[in-house]
Amino acid sequence: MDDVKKDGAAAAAAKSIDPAALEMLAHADECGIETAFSRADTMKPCPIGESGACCRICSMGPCRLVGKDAEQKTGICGADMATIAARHFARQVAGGVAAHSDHGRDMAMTLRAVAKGEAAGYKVKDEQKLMAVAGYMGIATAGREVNEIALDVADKALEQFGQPFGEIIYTRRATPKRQALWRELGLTPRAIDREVTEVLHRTHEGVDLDAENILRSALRCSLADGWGGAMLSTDISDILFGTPSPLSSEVNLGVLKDDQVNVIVHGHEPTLSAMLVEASRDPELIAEAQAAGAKGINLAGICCTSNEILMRYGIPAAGNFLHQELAVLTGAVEAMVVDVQCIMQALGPLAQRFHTQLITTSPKAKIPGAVHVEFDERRAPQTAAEIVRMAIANYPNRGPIHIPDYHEPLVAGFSHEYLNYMQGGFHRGSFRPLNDAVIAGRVRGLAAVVGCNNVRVTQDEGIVEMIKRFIAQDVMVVVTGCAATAGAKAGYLSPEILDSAGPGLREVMEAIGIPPVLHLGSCVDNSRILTVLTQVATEGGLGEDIDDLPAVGLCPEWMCEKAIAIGTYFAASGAHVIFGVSSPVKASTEATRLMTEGWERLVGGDLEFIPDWDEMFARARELIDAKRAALKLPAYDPTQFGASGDSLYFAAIREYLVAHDEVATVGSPVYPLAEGHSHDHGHGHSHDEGDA
Ligand code: BF8
Ligand code: SF4
Repeated sequence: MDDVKKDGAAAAAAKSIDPAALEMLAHADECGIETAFSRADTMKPCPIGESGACCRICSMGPCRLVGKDAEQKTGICGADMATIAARHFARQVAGGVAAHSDHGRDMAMTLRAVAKGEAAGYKVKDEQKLMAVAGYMGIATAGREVNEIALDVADKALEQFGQPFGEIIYTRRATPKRQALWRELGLTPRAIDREVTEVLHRTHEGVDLDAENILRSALRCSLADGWGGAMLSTDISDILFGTPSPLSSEVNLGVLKDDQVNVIVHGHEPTLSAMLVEASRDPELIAEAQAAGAKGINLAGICCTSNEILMRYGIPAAGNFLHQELAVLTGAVEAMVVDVQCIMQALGPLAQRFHTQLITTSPKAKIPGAVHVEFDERRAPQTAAEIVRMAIANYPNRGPIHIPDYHEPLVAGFSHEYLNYMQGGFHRGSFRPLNDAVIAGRVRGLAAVVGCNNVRVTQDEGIVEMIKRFIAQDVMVVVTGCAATAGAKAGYLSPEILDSAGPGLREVMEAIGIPPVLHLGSCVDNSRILTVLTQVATEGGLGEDIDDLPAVGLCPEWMCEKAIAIGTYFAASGAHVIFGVSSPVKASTEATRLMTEGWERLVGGDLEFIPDWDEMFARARELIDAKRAALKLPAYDPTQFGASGDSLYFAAIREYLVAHDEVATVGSPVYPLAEGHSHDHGHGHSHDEGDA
């Protein structure tokens, strides 16, 4: 009996390392409510589909290549295992690229409407970024009105989707060596929609039947995301909402307030959520909330919409992907407002068991059981106010609530621009200090830990394990997406964490004045990592291209097609990338070989799948050290460093955080940027923005 109890506790603990999640899962059990966690117990993954051995591209199948001699078998049309696995993989890439890039297109559409004066409530907030982007696009700026330039930028961005000729313009932001390599290999993406369409065409029944060729088209398609749709999305979001600079906030379900109207935004796009930030701070609406018996309006986020408004406004994050149902289970959410991507259909029936109003806002994404309030950029402030009023009206309907008392402080908001500024001042930005630190061995290398939660592995465990081990061994870490939220929940995005960093890394971070784990934003902001790596490669001393750098990308808990697209564009850009969970081409040794050795020979980067955390870390470290050796840099030796003492800089941050109790939930500038750079401050610390 005791054993059974112990097994039960162990099984529960295996679901997440986050105590807030475990508390809510126990609560769900008590209430007899199922979640993705419990459904995963009964819904085992289909082993044939999971490994890439099932083809359902035509109705002569589905053909399942199984058994000991599976790799010798073919489908009815003769397609072999490598073709079937590669085709499936390429379609995943196309799906991911389509999702990110369509998000980018919507951002460009909003910018266009703003430029034409048709989008009430929005404006070009970061003119400096607009000028930089116009520069990348070859658009004249001298003597022109801001909105004129913005219109040209929006049109140029939209051209990237369907231009009949030419190359995606942002590929020119890669190193000259990389651009030449892509051209030589025919990998330079031509237009975003075209690359997605072409992959779907090639992988239609009976077209491209050569696994190597199929995977090459996947590489090109992914580049249309990394150096196309996603990068455009990041840039245009910065133009409209401000380029992030560091600020503090809080994370985890404990950011929900028992005495306030809680509104959660979930999904990916910053357009409506930015308006909800304004609405939640509107004195008139706050007064209405108070009239309804609440103390105020509390906005919090889930998934990447959360990252977008955390990075720019300091809005707290209620959690990552697997927290979406748990947030509703608190009973304290008056409205959950969703846009696109990573939204579980389960929210519909779940919300109906509570008072929570689930609100869909995108014409592309409706959910049974939700109310649809369509986002229209021409009347976004009104839509936001309408939504907040729905939440206020719902406040008196609250039943019993259960908010787990877990909330961690974090610092977020590290854009590529800020990293430059931080290392050289506003007019002399550079990456020299970081490059020098890598060359000297104080920083062993760089790691990007990105991506999702996946219920097939312990929530947050792989992500946090990687972050923890990397910084302890002097590898500087950047995080995005749900991985950033996971790291933050575990306390790794707090300035305090400097104490967990290795001696060399600690020395450098103290000198530059940044924490060892940098939150770079949402998943489209993985494009910021490409920009950072490119600058590190061109700064000098670490080779000439991304594939020379002691850097790795990890996606321990990947879940969706977007993650696959991201991993592929990093590989195509020259990075070694390791994913966890399981490989979608596992059934084919040939497809696996092509994506590892094959891609490494072709583009210098590769994509590996390693489900075991120890092995994943060991491999990542091996890859970093091999690059150091190839660059003839000194081998990593932590005993050389560590006489740094305590940083006054971080002591000041700690003091600031203690003294400004309330900043923990409203966001505030921890490191204010130089004049001329846009920054939004949370209430409680609001300066008169006045476009200063
Ligand atoms: O785009 S990390 S679960 S929320 S897909 Fe989704 Fe994955 Fe989270 Fe952000 Ni990215
Ligand atoms: Fe089977 Fe070929 Fe049809 Fe795929 S395309 S389902 S392998 S017959």
